[in-house]
Amino acid sequence: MRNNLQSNRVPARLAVACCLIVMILAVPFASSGFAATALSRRIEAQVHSTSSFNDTKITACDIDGDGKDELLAGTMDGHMYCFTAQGKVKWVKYVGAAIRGGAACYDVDGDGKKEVFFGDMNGVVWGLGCNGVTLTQWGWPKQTARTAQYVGIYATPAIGDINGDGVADIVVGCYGHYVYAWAFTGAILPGWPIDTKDTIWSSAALADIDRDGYKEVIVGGDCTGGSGWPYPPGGLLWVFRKDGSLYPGFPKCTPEVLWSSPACADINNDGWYEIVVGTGHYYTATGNLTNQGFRVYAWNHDGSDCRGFPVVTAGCTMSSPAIGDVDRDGVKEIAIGCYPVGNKGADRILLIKGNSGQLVWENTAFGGPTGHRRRLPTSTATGTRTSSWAPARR
Ligand SMILES: [Ca+2]
Ligand SMILES: [Ca+2]
Ligand SMILES: [Ca+2]
Ligand SMILES: [Ca+2]
Repeated sequence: MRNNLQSNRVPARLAVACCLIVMILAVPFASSGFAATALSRRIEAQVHSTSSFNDTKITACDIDGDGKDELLAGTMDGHMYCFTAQGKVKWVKYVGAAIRGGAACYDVDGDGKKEVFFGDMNGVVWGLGCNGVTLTQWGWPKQTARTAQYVGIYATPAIGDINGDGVADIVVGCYGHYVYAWAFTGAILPGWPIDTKDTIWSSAALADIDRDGYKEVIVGGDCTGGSGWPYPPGGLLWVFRKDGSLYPGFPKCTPEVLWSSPACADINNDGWYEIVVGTGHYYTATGNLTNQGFRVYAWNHDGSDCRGFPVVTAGCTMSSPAIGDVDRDGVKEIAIGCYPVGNKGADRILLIKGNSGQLVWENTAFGGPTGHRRRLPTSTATGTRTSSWAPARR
């Protein structure tokens, strides 16, 4: 439940944003190394004068089917930009509220061009064609719930056919406490939305974890607890079936909030998906700081803990896991970042072996072991930044 700290810093943010965009767009075309190209600072497009890419989650996707990726980037002042591969503004859509989640792109109607779905901090979920025009013919945009002062969408929508009718569905959890699932053609699915009784930051994953042919909806959430609510304070990892009913063995209760977005993969080679997620640090805000968010969780499809999990990390894991067989040994690894909160913990990126929970390696972040929220040393001559690498702890 962070406050919005980004509202009054437009000039500095704009400068950062311009540099960021140029760096981002320059990298794919580097021919002689990253540094020389990134430092050229060539401005390829002018964005809106009050735009800030402070919280941008960029999506690279060939939405128009011309063989080249477009880049979709939302701004804190409510613009969704679509840049061409050459860095030109292809279109821009103003939605009236900050865009803090990413855009999901998928060819929902099978015409060879991908549609674009994302949420804003007014709690509105937008559906656009690849040309940036709102898909009003299917009833977009959609308003999600406001509960007390909580409204908005931090998550990136998930797109997939969860009820098996051949029509792609749009799934997103919102800060206003609900998880929604619509057919892209506009209708809310039977059994949805679902009131999770607390805020959701996490982006949903869709995966058929029980192999019945229907994808489940897997998403993290906060849990305040309280009378009449069966779950203790902390976090909840929800798994819902296509009709919105609870999947057996879930939700899983964690002592800290689940701001991380879950990832599903067969991490132990048993033929079933597992669910992997990091946590968060809400109890910092209450003054009840613990290291309970210094965890990476992995559960089997029946809700039991995977062998070796949860893994204890050096810092809080609001980061979302990425899963793949990095070293090609036939077992998937989990990569995730962590960072300190309240002067506890450390900035790290780490790789975890999926079938055992063993740490393969971890590296300190560029800011060094105390980087988060602390001033960086201004000179490497002091010897304080002699290495950005750290040995594995076990
Ligand atoms: Ca394209
Ligand atoms: Ca399409
Ligand atoms: Ca299923
Ligand atoms: Ca498995």
